[in-house]
Amino acid sequence: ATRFDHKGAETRWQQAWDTAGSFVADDASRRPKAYVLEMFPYPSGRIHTGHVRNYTMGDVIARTRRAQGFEVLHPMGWDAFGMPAENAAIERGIHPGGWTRDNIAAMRAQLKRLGFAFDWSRELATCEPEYYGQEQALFLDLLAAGLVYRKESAVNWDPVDMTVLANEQVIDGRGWRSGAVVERRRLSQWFLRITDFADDLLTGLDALENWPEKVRLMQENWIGKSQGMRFTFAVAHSETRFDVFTTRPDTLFGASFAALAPDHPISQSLAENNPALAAFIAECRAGGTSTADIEGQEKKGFDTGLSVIHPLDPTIRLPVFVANFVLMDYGTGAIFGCPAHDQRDLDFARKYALPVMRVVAPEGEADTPIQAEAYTGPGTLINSRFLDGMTIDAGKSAVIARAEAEGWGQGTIVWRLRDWGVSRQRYWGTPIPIIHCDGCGVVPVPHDQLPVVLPEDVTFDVPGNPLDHHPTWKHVDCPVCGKPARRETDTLDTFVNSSWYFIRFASAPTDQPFDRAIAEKWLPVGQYIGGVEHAILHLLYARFWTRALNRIGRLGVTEPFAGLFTQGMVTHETYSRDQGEGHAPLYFTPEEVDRTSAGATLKADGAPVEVGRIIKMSKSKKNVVDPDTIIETYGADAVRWFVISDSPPERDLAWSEAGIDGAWRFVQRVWRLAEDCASTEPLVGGEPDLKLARILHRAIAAITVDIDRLQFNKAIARLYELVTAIERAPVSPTRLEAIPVLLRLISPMTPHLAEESWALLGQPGMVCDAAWPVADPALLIDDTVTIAIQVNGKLKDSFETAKGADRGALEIEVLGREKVVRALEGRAPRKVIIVPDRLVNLVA
Ligand code: ANZ
Ligand code: ZN
Repeated sequence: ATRFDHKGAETRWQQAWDTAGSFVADDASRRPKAYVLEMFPYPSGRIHTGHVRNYTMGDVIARTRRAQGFEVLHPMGWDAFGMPAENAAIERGIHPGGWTRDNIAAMRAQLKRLGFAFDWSRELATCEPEYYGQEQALFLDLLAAGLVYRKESAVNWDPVDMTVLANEQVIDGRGWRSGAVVERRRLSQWFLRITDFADDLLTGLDALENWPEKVRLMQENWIGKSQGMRFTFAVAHSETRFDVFTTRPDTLFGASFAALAPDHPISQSLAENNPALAAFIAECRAGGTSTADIEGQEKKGFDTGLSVIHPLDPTIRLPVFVANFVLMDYGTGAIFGCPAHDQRDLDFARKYALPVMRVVAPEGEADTPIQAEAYTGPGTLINSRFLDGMTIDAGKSAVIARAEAEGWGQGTIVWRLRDWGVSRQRYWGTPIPIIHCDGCGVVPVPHDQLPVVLPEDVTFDVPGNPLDHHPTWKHVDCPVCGKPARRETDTLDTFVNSSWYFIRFASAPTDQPFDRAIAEKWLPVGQYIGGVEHAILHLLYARFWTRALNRIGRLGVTEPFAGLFTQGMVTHETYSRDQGEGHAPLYFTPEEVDRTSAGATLKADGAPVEVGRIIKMSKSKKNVVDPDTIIETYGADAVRWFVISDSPPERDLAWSEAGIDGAWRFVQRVWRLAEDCASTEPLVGGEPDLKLARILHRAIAAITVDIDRLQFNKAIARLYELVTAIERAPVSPTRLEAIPVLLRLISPMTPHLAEESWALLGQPGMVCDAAWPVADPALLIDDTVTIAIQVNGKLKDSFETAKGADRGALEIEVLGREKVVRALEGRAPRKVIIVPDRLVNLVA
């Protein structure tokens, strides 16, 4: 027996698939279509094990579907715009484009080494004008349809780097690079009208049966539909009124103050004659714009001295504050505070010594005082006059009914979802195809002038957006009046790039974003696979874009992804040494360490290192393994096999040397079987092995279902069983026939091994083109039977046993059974009548 030569086999078969165009999808094919897609990667530099697991799952499905007779679309590309490329440019003086394209080349080579059945002819990178130019065309179509608009909104402004920061670049209220305290600034920005589709995006979730429940729930919460109320407060001794928005009208009798956003017009006008308030408002503007930033801040307020009249009882007055936690962009920019039942309000009330009155009592509890925590759970209304005794929902309806009858407020449906701000003040993104003219205003770039191409000659030596300080790029003539005008220098959020790439994969003509008829042949994606970290934004944005394209008549599909699967992470233990007080521990890679069951030592000095928890692989903790090194040692098939074998695909997978080693040994076992089979003389007239045939056909049936349900680890467990059974079976025609079937079953997981073995056995063509095996129903029938036990013709007991069990064995089994012993009162039967496979009757 020889060892499976993975290096030779891998290059040989990867080339053969390539030459044959095995995985090129044919738009014109008459077969049923299957679109299998994994979330495309950001070209960060190297493929990591998480990618390998994700793409292996997709590959198993794609290859299986192909064998089952589907025309399969299984593409791969690059989500190639984004900040890391610009950071590399700033830190290392490399052009973002060069950095990105080099990374793509390296990662493409890595993916090819893994033998994934991608249709490389459809590869795309979002940073190329062929892609983003078509995106600009779509953007202008949405603009024309009123689904894009411009409005002023708050951004994070770094006053030192003079640049807008994304929320993730604001760390503890400071710019991540400069360390300067971030300011909130208002800038004109482009928005997509996703809120127009809020209802549809929500109700559409119901039909997504092949999505994980948790993802549907996350989307539902993000969209956040709830019953709310808007009402008007009248300021005492004044004509001034303002509206507040609340989701808890039931708690109105627990109100102890009202609060305005610092940017609220009333706050602004009061500040004109009140320098202390003006200073407070300026202070509020410092700090990041994300909800997390705002929630993390200490709650602060400024007492305006005004008070408002309680709408349900004009004798009650509530003080009016300007408060830093009230946002101008949400609701009406003003609230009433109910400290007992809202944590922010409670923190605020404790700070400014405002009353805290409970108005909701949970089951079995009456008016217990509120301590440090607001009560936000269910219960019965108390201290609330006409509402007392009602549930929260009944109370909401009652207050809304009263407000509507009396004309001071009305019920509203409220959505948590905001319109999507897509403007980014950065270079490495899709240029927004707009020209600003002093005379004509905002002018779309005419279609025949697309794409608006990013200039290559940019510098990162001064802070700010390189497009803005490029000497010539932004200066253009207005397409309408011909006078000098300026290009928009903002680029699109990279989430826009990933919101339609799956459509471009399906159809990528040069003169339009996609061909509708061809795209509709493939869409929706049948099975989408990716990380749960994209469960909210990416999926929601892609669902929105698909609907938006549908609304403007470009596409007949509304849901982009019929099936979704979110895989678990790849984890590994960590190795570290403590560096003393005030220092971060020093981490070591698995390769730098010798690991035994007793512990771990550093190869370099032989001294122990600490073995830490099994956590997600990350560069900072150095608990990563490099797929290239592993492929080199164990081969692509062993890697593919291991990443889907050890745990259910939705769970985390703990990487281990032992695991990958086990996968390698399995590859060798299959290879040995193939060699064994190839060297066996054809048997003429040998007896079939029915037992093995049964095992084989059950395996076919079960594995088919397992793959269909994405239960790859189960399929693999059955393949282990099948291989063991074939190994142990005596030589027979059945055994010889079983091996090519085995090869077809393992080919989605270990395609190089399967091809090499297939060729060794002299099977026709390539195994990737062979049909998926179909189980023979006759061999699936249960081979156990239920035997009824009678004593004097009366049923006493029954049991299961193998079909065809002989009389002696049956008699021994029956006479030993407790119920039988009791029925015979300990005596031996006079007579034993046996109907094979059916019945044993004892005559006493
Ligand atoms: C009174 C109240 C009582 C509230 C109570 C909550 C609990 P969600 O669920 O996130 O939509 N709110 C309204 N507008 C706001 C703004 N512009 N900035 C900050 N907070 C604002 O939150 C709705 C609740 O957030 C509203 O309901 C309001 O506080 C507050 F026991 O009104 B509530
Ligand atoms: Zn003009």
